[in-house]
Amino acid sequence: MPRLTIDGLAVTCPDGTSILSAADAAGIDIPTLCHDPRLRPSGTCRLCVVDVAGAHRPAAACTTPVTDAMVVRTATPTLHALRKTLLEMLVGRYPASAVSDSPDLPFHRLLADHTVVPTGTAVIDLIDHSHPAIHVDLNRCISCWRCVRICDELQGQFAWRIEGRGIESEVVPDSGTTLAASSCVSCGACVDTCPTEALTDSGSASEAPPTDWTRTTCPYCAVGCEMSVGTRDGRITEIRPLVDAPVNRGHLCVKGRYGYGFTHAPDRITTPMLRDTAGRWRPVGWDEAIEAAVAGFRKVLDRRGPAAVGVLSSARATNEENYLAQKFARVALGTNNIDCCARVCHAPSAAGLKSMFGTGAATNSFDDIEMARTIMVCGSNATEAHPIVGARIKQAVLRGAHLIVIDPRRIELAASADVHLQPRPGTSVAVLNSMAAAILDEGLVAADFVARRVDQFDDFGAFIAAYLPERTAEVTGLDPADVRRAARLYAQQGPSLQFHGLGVTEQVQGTEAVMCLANLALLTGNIGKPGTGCNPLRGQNNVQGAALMGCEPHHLTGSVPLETAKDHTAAIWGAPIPDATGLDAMEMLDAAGSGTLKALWVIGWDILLTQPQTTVVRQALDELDVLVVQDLFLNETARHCATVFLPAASAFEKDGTFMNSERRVQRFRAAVRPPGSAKSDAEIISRAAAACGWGPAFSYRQPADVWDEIRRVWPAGAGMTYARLDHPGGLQWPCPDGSHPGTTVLHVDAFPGIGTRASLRRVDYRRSAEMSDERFPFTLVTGRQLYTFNAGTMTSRSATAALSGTPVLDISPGDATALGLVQGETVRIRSRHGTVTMPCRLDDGLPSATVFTTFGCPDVAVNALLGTGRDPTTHTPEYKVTAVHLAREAPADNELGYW
Ligand SMILES: Nc1nc2c(c(=O)[nH]1)N[C@H]1C(S)=C(S)[C@@H](COP(=O)(O)OP(=O)(O)OC[C@H]3O[C@@H](n4cnc5c(=O)[nH]c(N)nc54)[C@H](O)[C@@H]3O)O[C@H]1N2
Ligand SMILES: Nc1nc2c(c(=O)[nH]1)N[C@H]1C(S)=C(S)[C@@H](COP(=O)(O)OP(=O)(O)OC[C@H]3O[C@@H](n4cnc5c(=O)[nH]c(N)nc54)[C@H](O)[C@@H]3O)O[C@H]1N2
Ligand code: SF4
Ligand code: SF4
Ligand SMILES: [Mo]
Repeated sequence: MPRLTIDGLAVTCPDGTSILSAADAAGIDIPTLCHDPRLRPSGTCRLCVVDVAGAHRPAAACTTPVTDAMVVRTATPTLHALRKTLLEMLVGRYPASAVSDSPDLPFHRLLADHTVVPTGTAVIDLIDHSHPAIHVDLNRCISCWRCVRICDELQGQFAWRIEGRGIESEVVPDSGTTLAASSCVSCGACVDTCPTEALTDSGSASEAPPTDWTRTTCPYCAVGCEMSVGTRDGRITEIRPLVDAPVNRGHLCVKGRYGYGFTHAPDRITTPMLRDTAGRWRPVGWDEAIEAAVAGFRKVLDRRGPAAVGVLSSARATNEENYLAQKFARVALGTNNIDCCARVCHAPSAAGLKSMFGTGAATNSFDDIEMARTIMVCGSNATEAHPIVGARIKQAVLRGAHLIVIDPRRIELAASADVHLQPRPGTSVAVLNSMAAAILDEGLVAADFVARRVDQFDDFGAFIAAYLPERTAEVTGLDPADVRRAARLYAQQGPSLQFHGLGVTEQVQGTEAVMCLANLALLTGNIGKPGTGCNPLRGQNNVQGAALMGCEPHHLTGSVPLETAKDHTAAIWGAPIPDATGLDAMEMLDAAGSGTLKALWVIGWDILLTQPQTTVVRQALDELDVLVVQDLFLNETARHCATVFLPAASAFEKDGTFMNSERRVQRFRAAVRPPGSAKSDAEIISRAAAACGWGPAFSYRQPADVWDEIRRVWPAGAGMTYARLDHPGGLQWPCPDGSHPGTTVLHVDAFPGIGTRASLRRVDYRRSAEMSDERFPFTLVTGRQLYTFNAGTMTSRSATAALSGTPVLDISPGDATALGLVQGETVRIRSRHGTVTMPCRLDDGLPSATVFTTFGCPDVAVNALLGTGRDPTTHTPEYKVTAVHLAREAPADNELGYW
C-alpha cells in the first residue's frame, strides 16, 4: 500500500487510489466541480489541480493515482491563482443573479473564496420549462458535463449530448430541442449531480430548502432503493438518492425521486368513515369506526363461523404490520382466511423455487449483476418496472456482459440484447424447455455440477428431446436458431444470472414455468455461485415481506407450513391458531360471490380495480355484509363497495421494516406525521384486536417490539435486530444470529430441506384456454409502464402524473393498418368476458396479433376483459394472456370507461 504525504499529513491508501480520494479519506478538501463519486473521473474542470513534488506541472487530483513516497500539496498561492483563473473562464457567461439568489450553493461559495464575481445576464432562450419534473437553465451551465456523464454512466439513457467544441460547447437533449421531447426517463440523476442549479427539480423550485432530512426506503417497488427525504414545516419538499445505499448507489427512478406528492394530496382521507344505508360516507371517531367494523365481523362470526370472514393484507405495508395482520386474522378472528398481493403476482416464483431449491425466494442479489457474464431477463420489463435494476443491467452490458431477453414485446432492454426471443405470450414452458433441449442436444450441460448436485438427469434427458427448438417453433413462434443461440450463451458464457417477472408467473403455467427456469440453472451449474441464480424481480416494496410474515392461508411466518409452525408460534403468541384450512385471496372472492364469505377486511389493496374479472369481483363485493377498507385514499374498492373506511398512514409517516426482492430487510423511517387522525396500519390493527378482546396479545410500544417477536418465531431472521438494520442496506436473510453477516447467495453447498442435490423437473407445455382463435384473433397482454404504479393511487397524485398519459392500446403498425386504425383512434376491445374502449398507439416493437395495455386507471376497467385462468398451484390469475377481438370504434359512440 502506497504511503504518501498530503499537506504534511502522512496518508496510506490502497494501490490505484486517486490523490483526490486519498485526500478525501484523510479529511483534506480539494475543490472540484466535475467530480462525483458515482462517475468515472474525467479531469474536465481541472479545479482539483495539486502540486506533486518533482512534477513539472500541477496534476489533476481526480485522475492522478497515488504512488509511494509521493509528496502532495493542495493549497499553495500558485494553485489558488490557477483555480481563480479556471473559475473566471467557467463563469464567462454565468448570470450574476444566480449568485445573489443562492449564495450558499457550494459552487457559489467556491467563487466567493476565489473572489470571482460573475457578471453575465440570463438569456431566456437557454431556459427549458418543458419537462414536468426538471427545470433546465443552461445560463448556469459551466460545462462540467456531469449531467451528460451521469445519464450515460448511471442511468444508461444517453439523453444529453455535448455539441460544439471548446469554449463554444454546450449540452443539448438528444431531441435537439427540449428535454420533454428527449429520451429522458426522469430519473433526476442529472439534477442530483448538477453543481450549479442549471438543472433543478421543478417541484422544489418554489419551496424553501428542506430543514430536515430522513433516511428511509422507497415506498414503491421491491428494488428497495434507499433515499433521503427532505422536509420543511411538516411537508416533504424533495427526495434525494443515497450514495451509500448498496442497492441503488446514489440513484433513484422517477417514482422514488418525484412520486411523493400523494402524501399531501388534498383528497387523502384523514378521518375514519362509515357508510350509511343511503350510501353516504359519514366521518366518525376512531372508537366508533373500529367498533362498527368489529361488530360487523362479530355478527358474521356468530352466525356463520370463522370461514365466513377474511383479511387481505397489504404488500405496501411494513413487515411488522403484515405480521400483525395475520396474527389478527388467526387470533382475533380465528380464521386462516388471510392473504396478500403476492397471490396475484409472484406466488408462482415462491412455490416454484421452493419446490425446486427449498427456499421460495431469489437465490442471488443485485450485486451479482456486475459479476455475471450473461444475464437472461425473461418476462420482466426491468427498465420500467424495476428501473434501478434495469439501469444496472444496461451498465453491465455496456461493460461487456451478454444479455438475453425473452419477451413478446421489444422492451427497452431488447435494444441491448445479444438475443431477443419474442415468443407467443403464454408459451414460456415450451420456450424454456426448448432451451433446455438445445443445451442437452449440443452437449452444453455442466457435467461436473450435475454429477455433484443434480438428480433425475437421465429421465429429464429422455423427456426433453420432444422440445427441441425445431419441434416447438410452431407453438412458440420462435426461430430455432435464435433459441439455440440463447441456450449457448446461457450455458457457455457463465456465470449466468436470470431475472424473471410476471411474463413468467401470471400465466396458467406460472409455477411450472418457474421450475423450467430452475431446470436451466441446474443443467448449466448456474446456481449457488456469485453471478448466477434464479431471481424473481418482485413487485411492491414489501410483497416479499408480506407473504413471508405469514399473510398466506397455508403458511405462518417464515413461509413455514401452518402444520409445522403452529405449535411453536401459538406458544409464543399465548393464543391458539386455528386448524381449518384457510382460503386465499382468489378463493375468498369466489366465496364472497357464492355467499359463503360475508365480511372482508382489506388493507392497502385495490382489489376491485386490480383483480381480474372486474364485473364478477364487483358482484362478489356487493354480496358482503361488511367490507372494511384501510387505505390512504378512497380507492375504487372503497368508493364503490366499502362499508367502513379506516385512514392509514403512508410509508413516509411510519416506522418499520421492508423486505426487497433480494431478501434484504431495510428500515423505513417516518419523515412526516400522518395527516389528520390517520394512523399506521399497525396501530389500527392493534386497536381492532383490542376491540375483539385480544388487547394484551397486541400491545406493542413500537414497531421494534413487533419485530423482536417476529425474530422469535422466524429463526432465519433472528439475527436481524433493529440496531443492525439501522446500517445502510440492512441485512439479507438467512441471518440466524447476531454475528451472522446475512446471506447474499443461497444454495452454495446444499438446498435447504432437500439436501446437496436438487431434482430436474419434467414439465409439459399446456395450451391456455385464452389462446387466440378465429373469433378472438388477438392476444392482449397487460403490464406496466414507468410512470404509473399499479392502482395508481400514489403516482396519479404526484409529479409523476404529468408524465404518464392516459391508457392506450399498443398495436403493431401492420395490424393497425389491417383494422383501418390510425394512431390515436379509438379501438373497441372485446374479449369473451367484457368490452372496453381506448385509443390506440402504434408500436413497431410488437409482433403481429399481440396487443398490450396497462391496467390501474380507474376510468378504463381493463380487468373486465380478463378471463378465469389461474395457475393451479397458487391460483395466480392469468393476467398476461387474454384472447380479444378488436374493431375500430366509430367516433360518435366512443365511450371511454366502464363504471
Ligand atoms: N413503474 C412501475 N413499476 C412497477 C409496478 C408498476 O405498476 N409500475 N408494479 C410493481 C409490481 S406489483 C410488480 S409485480 C412488478 C412487475 O414487473 P414486471 O414483471 O416487469 O411487469 P409486467 O410489465 O407486468 O410484465 C413483464 C413483461 O412480461 C412480458 N410477457 C407477457 N407475456 C409473456 C410471456 O408469455 N413470456 C414472456 N417471456 N414474457 C411475457 C410483457 O410483455 C412484459 O414486458 O413491477 C413492480 N414495479
Ligand atoms: N391487468 C392486470 N392486472 C393486474 C396486474 C397485471 O399485470 N395486469 N398485476 C397484478 C399485480 S402483480 C399486483 S401486485 C396488483 C397490484 O394491485 P394493488 O395492490 O391494488 O395496487 P397498489 O397500487 O400497489 O396498492 C394498493 C393500495 O395500497 C394503498 N397503500 C399504499 N401504501 C399503503 C399503506 O402503507 N397502508 C395502507 N393501508 N394502504 C396503502 C394504495 O393507496 C392502494 O390503494 O395488481 C394486479 N393486477
Ligand atoms: S433525468 Fe435521468 S434520464 Fe433524464 S436526462 Fe437526467 S439523467 Fe438522463
Ligand atoms: S427502482 Fe423501485 S425502489 Fe428504486 S426508486 Fe424506483 S420505484 Fe423506488
Ligand atoms: Mo405485483
